[in-house]
Amino acid sequence: MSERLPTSPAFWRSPLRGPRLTSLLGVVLLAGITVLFVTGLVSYAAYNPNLSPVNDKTPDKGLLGFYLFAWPTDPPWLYRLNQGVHVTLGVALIPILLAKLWSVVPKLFELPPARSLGHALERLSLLVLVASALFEFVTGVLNVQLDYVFPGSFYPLHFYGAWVFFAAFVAHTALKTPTVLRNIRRARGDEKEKEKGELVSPRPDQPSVSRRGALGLVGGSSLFLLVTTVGQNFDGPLRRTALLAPHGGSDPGSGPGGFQINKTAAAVGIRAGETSDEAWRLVVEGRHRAVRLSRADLDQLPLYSAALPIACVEGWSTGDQWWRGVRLRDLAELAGYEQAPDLFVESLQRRGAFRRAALRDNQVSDPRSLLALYVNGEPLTPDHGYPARIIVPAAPGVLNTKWVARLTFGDL
Ligand SMILES: Nc1nc2c(c(=O)[nH]1)N[C@H]1C(S)=C(S)[C@@H](COP(=O)(O)O)O[C@H]1N2
Ligand SMILES: [Mo]
Repeated sequence: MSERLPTSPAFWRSPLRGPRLTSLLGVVLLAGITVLFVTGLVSYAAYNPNLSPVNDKTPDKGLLGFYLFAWPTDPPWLYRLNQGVHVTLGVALIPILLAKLWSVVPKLFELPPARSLGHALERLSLLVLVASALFEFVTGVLNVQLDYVFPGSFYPLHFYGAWVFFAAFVAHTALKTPTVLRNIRRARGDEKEKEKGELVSPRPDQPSVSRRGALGLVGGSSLFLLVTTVGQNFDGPLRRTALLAPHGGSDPGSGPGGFQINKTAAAVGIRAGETSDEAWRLVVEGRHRAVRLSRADLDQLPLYSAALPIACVEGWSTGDQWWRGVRLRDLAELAGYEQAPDLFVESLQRRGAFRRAALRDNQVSDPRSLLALYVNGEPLTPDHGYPARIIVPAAPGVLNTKWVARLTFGDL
């Protein structure tokens, strides 16, 4: 067979390829991707997707939603940690994934395409595995970097993709575990012996980098991505180390409102006229009762403080901010409920995503859940949701609706 065709093993000349390298990268991915899968499912559960159609962007999830549960409000940093790990680890695993795919690329061209039915099925499952892995990483990175290029459809794409990927991943792991164990044991035994087996080039080039050097390069790239991403979860100077993290919207500046802004008031078409104290009214509605409150009316109600972070699905979060406002459960009482029910929140915002959200009764009854009027001792800035915004402990940022116009209490 011609050595000039990729279907010939002799076409592949890198002396780095071999079962040891592939097995080692495989073990790292096995651990890392398992964490990505679990934190991903947890992140989805955090939206309380079973609560209301406005939270759920994934119709017909059916059985795949079997594990969903009422998202807790404690500890308050729960979503911040979960999503920070999901996004930071996902970014840091990119070089490992690419190195792993590079290490096995000769097998993609192997002939004959199938030696048996079993072999055909294995190769097919590998195609699904590789395609869905690339799909998950690409959609994840695009969502974080490009600010929802697929509006509304990111959740179903990433969610279904994750399940397809995980099924192929489990099959692949089960099939390959014996090989991996053998290779790693052998690698430990006779480091010096010449490597044999699949993936080893039959006519290798002179090495231009040692295997250890190559692993260092991959590990180093991964570490570089890690340290230039993780800073977006911290305040102060650490945040400026997040060179690769998009800082969506404008520079939040300094002062009480000087923490990251997801969408500015201008970006979503909130006009200063409609948030003025003369114009703005909050409608609080229950089963039998509806009240309209001005900001001055709200200021007359008992106000409480809570130190809570904002943690976005995109993997950035702020440290604790001091919010001050009216307890959601007090507003539920105003609407005629002794026991806090679920809550449907609507913003002044007329277009775009995230202007409506549903909260579960356990979130509404938590004494730290506020309709915030102040942050860090000053009235909310326009970009953080003036005149009033929701803030709930441990909830994903997207449930913390800004520029609130209407609260409807009741079972959802
Ligand atoms: N009305 C409205 N509320 C919103 C959003 C929005 O676009 N519109 N973005 C949400 C998202 S995704 C996040 S992460 C938080 C960010 O709050 P911040 O901009 O004050 O940091 O606001 C949430 N509330
Ligand atoms: Mo967000």
